[in-house]
Formats: sequence, structure tokens, C-alpha cells
Amino acid sequence: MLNGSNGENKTLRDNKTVRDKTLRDTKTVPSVVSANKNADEPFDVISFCKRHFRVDAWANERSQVYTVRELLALIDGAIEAFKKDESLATLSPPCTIVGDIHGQYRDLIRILFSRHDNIDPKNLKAARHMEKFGVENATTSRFMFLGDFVDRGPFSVECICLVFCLKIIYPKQYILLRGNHETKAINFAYGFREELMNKLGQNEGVDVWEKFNEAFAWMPVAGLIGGKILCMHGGISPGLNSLADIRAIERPLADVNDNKLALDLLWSDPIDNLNINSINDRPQYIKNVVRGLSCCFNDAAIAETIKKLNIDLIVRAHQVQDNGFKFSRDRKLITVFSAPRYMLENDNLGAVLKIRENGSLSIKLLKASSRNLKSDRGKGTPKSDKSKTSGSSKSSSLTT
Ligand SMILES: [Mn+2]
Repeated sequence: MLNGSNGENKTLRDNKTVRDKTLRDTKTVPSVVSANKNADEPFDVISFCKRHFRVDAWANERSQVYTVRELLALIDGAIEAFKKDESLATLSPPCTIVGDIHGQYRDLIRILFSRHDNIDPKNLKAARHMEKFGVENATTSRFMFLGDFVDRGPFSVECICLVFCLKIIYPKQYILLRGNHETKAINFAYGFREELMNKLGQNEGVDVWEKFNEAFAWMPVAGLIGGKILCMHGGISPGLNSLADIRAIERPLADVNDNKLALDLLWSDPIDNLNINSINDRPQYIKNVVRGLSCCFNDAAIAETIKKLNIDLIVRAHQVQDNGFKFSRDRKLITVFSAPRYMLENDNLGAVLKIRENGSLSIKLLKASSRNLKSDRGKGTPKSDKSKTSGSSKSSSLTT
């Protein structure tokens, strides 16, 4: 920055300019690294989490200060917690089922704060409340997250750190299922790795990215609520004939291509109701040509799986919905997508599904925050790869 100056005054002036510029830059460029943290200090997830809530994600001007060492310790803690879940993780109602988050940190905060009413985008108090009472306030809530925490949006690191914190502190109350973006080949390409490199520097960013993927390999691939509601990121599989099939999936599963059932649980899609195949009475699994891997399944396949597994409902995520959610024709499967105004390119609502103690359902909608638009647009949001995965931006089921 300093040009070859001749006089001391100029140098001082230039130094000041550089210093001011640096200060300014720190305000606008998110940095998650703090260099001066005592290396001998034991990792304290509660204090980490409390500090995390001071992230001013609403202002979008600064990020949390973490050390790389803390991040690695956080990931180790999450791995230990995931090991205690089965591959089919269980949860009791009442609880909230959350679909794709994709780095939309503000929306994640709003979801964690949703209690009884629709989530008001103007309710900024929620974030302040979380900041103040976050950790303790979470104790009575139970959440089943359907995966895709990272990629696409600008705050993947903040999102994944927060849910890892909650998983470590309340392992039985927060179930974090693995989405197709919690796989290395995908989060290499769609933003998470790049975000870590931007925030941590190239070498440490890659190290932490590798470590995150170690943790992803331990995440459960499906969840079961009250023994009757089966949850996963993508959908069902011709290889799914009993709940025991899911429990038998061995982890760590670094590459989901190595397990056909896990691959389908993370990647498959229901055939759209308008598709002629879906009115076929015969259970059908056809090649998923949109994704280029895994399968699509029709309503008869859903009904057959519900019967075979002796369950009531399947809840999955993985496809953006204009209204935040969508039922299959016979209402045996519901898609929940929780990232409103996905990638700032869609006018979709987000939704979460509340399961009451008696097993009945209600849907809570998340409207996009107008602040979201103003402050996020153009700030490091990874480009859409829709051309690769979906034909048209007008589709009501863009792939995610
Ligand atoms: Mn997905």
C-alpha cells in the first residue's frame, strides 16, 4: 500500500491512511479469526456460543471472532455428539422440523426463535433476545434439522457453528441430519470452502473445511419423530425396506456414493404431481435426471414405504418451494424448505413444520426479511448453479 515515499511526514501520513483503511476494512470484511487467543485455554462451548450470539448478522457488517483452534475443538465436540446419535436419529414431539438453511444466518436465528406464532420478519427483537439469552433460552426446544446448512448463502460458517454449538450443548434436543451439501464434493463447489478460505485465510480455511467434512461424515442420515414421522434431506429409496436398513448404515460415511441407501436419503426427489408417472399406481423409482444421480419416486412408492415402515408421514427438504412447503398428492409426504428468498433470486417463502405433542402438525411461514434484500444482495452470494440442476427459474421445485 505504501508507495516509495521520501519524507518521514509522508510515511507517517501514509501509515495512518493504511491503518485507517485497515480499520475500515475490518468493519466491512467479515473475519472469523482472532490471532491473540490463549492457546492453552480449554475450549468452552458455552462461552463460544454466547460470543457467537453477538454476531451482528442483522447489520451484515461484521462476523464473529473465532480462533481456528476453537473451530477445530467445536468440530471435535460435534463429532462426539453425532457418534451418540444412531444413523436414524430419534426425537420426541413437540418439536420443530427445519428444512434447508443454506447460509441464511438471520433466517436461522428467526427459526430458532419461533415459538407459537408465524415468524414475523420485522421481529428484530428476536435476534437481540437470542443474543442475550440464547443458550439458556434454547433448553426447552427440540429441533429436527433436515440438512443443507452450508453453501449458497453468505453465512454458512455462522450457521454451521451455531447449530454445532447447540448440538454439543443439547445433544438430545437438536438433531442435525446430513444434507447433500454436507458432502465434500458439493461444499467444495458451492460456497462453503470459499467462505472458509475468505474468512480464515487460504491454508487454515482449507484445514477447517477438511475438518468440517470429517464431522459431516458422522451426521445421521435420517431421523424419526415419535416413532411415526420419518425425516431425511432428500427422500426415500428402493433400498429402504425397514427402519433397520437406515440404522444399519455405517458411519463415518465420507463419500455417500459408497452407500446407495444413504445416497438416496440425501439426494432423491418426489416426482412432481403433475408428472404422469406420479399417477401410476405401481411404486416407481426412476432415474433422477435433474440431479444426475439417485432417483425420483412417485406417490405409490411413498405409500408403499409408509406401509412397510409402519410410519405416518415422511418429511423431507431439498427443493425450494414457492410457499415454503408442499404436500404430496395423498399428503403422506411433505417438503419443507426454510430459506426464504433463496439465493436472493427466488420470491419463495420459507417454512418450518411444528409437531405437537399429540403428533398433529402446523406449518409456520417465514417471509423474507426486507433487510435481507438490502444488505445481502451482491455480497458474496455464490452464483446459482440452477442451469446445472434445473431447467427454469420459474419452476416451483428448484433443486437445492
Ligand atoms: Mn439439498
